[in-house]
Amino acid sequence: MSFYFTNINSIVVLTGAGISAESGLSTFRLKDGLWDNHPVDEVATPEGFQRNPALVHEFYNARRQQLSSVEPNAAHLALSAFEKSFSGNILLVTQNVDDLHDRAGSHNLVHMHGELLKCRCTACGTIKEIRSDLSTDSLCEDCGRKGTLRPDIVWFGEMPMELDRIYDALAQCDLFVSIGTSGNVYPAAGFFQEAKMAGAHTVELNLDPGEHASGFDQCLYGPATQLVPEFFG
Ligand code: BV8
Repeated sequence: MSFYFTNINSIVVLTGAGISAESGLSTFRLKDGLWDNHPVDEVATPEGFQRNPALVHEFYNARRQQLSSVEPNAAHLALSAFEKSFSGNILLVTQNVDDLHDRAGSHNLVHMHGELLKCRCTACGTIKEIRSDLSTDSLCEDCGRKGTLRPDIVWFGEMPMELDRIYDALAQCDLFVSIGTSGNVYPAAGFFQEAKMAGAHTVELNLDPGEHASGFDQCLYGPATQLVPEFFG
């Protein structure tokens, strides 16, 4: 059943780990989730990085390496095709740090939790694309310091990226679609309420109900590679 986009001029789509699951990337909270193998506070907080940067680099190096062996799936591609055909405004906000939306061709895209393929120098602030492993010996080519590079990822307790742009879009949207996210992590988990306050129709597309399923106007459950092409097709 595809959605009828008549009278829809502005859309915000929020994606989470579930949209990349069928490409072969682990989600976080399911039984084989990433966090199970790595305590969050050890690998996804600034304190954890301070305590053991080598462990954090190892965690992100493994995930970065995995990117070269996975491809965007039908859900990523359906969103990219829709963006090209839709005459109104659409903003795709992803919590994911993988590059599958980018490789699928989405352009109006915000990586609110950062990107695996970027690193940041904690000394000079330079942000660079990377495809190789980071280590505590990595050299910042801009300031020449060693051991100052970190993944350009938003850890727990850090400010997500481009929140002003996201909240502006939520305040004007008439359709909000949440795809493949459990709704555990804030402020992303509260975006559907911002959209609701703006009068938007809110939809959850997920494998199973997220934390805030009862707050959505419409919920469809199943794999993203089926739901997303159907909904945006
Ligand atoms: C911040 C990068 C200050 C790392 C990540 C209230 C307001 C503001 C903050 C908080 C608050 N309450 C608590 C906080 C603090 C904290 C927080 O939310 N804690 C939680 C645990 C309670 N938030 C923060 O620290 C954030 N920063 O608050 O700054 C501030 C204050 C006010 C206003 C603004 C800012 C920063 C959080 C970012 C942390 N970094 N990622 C990395 O990726 O390595 S979070 C990480 O976990 C992901 O990015 C993602 O966001 C989250 C995982 O969630 P999901 O994507 O939903 O994945 P999950 O596995 O949980 O679920 C998968 C879903 O997919 C499931 O529902 C499943 O059913 C579905 N699925 C599976 N397969 C499929 C599928 N669906 C469809 N098809 C399939 N095949």
